[in-house]
Amino acid sequence: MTAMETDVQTNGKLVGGADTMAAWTFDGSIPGKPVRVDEGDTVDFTLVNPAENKNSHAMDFHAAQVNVLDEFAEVKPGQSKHFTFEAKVPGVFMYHCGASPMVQHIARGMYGVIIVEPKDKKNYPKADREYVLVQQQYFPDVENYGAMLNDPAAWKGSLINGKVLHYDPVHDPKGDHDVLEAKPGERVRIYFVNANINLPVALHPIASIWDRVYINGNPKNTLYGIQTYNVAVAEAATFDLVTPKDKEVAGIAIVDHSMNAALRGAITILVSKKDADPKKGKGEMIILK
Ligand SMILES: [Cu+2]
Repeated sequence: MTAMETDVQTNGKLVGGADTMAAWTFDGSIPGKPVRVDEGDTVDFTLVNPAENKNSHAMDFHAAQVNVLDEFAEVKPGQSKHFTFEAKVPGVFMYHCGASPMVQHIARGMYGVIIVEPKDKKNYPKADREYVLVQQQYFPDVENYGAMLNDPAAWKGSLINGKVLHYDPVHDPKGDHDVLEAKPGERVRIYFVNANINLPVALHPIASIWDRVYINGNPKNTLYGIQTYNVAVAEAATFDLVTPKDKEVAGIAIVDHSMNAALRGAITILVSKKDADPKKGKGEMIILK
């Protein structure tokens, strides 16, 4: 991956910010590209920090057990860092830049998800569709990282995969929204990462119930029939819901039921219909643009 210091579109204007954020990213997108491996695989990773960048960056994979002073060390502009690790523990994990001040590198967009597919499929039925959702607190003043920590008023919005109300045409009718889709009776799997700086996320599917929640994405930690599950900061979890078999549903709203976050943009609409786009929720389209 390449650390990029570049503007990214956020829809921040909806909540009193600019339309773009002076972001720092992995490979130019928020979140960075999902990394998908099987349990036991060796991840071979290189972080490139181009000479034109002004800041050091670093990579911290939560799925790795390594030396923070070596593999996760800061990489100066013009340098790169290569390391490998074995993905021993299955589940869904955050990755993020760990360069100092870390609060600012995460708040500016340097994070993503690594999915370590479990070997043991007991308690882990095959999903018909899969989506990645990463939530982040949006701070229009990206320079003032002290305020990110200490001033609640600095927090203006909640980004889902890098945008306010990214997949919600109900609350933001003017936006260009690509809603999540599934067919009636399908098992939809959500890989969810809480990339907030300070706040947990109370993830709830309005008009549905989580069929299963896999704590940390590991099927050894399966909960059944859950209305809301709290995801700590820097935690990730996998959520399954099954759409009703006998009817179409115009919108299951996957929300952070902490209303201050929902109304700042943490609402995602899943539509269940017979003619759902067959490509959505598969392959590259586990993250919708
Ligand atoms: Cu960074």
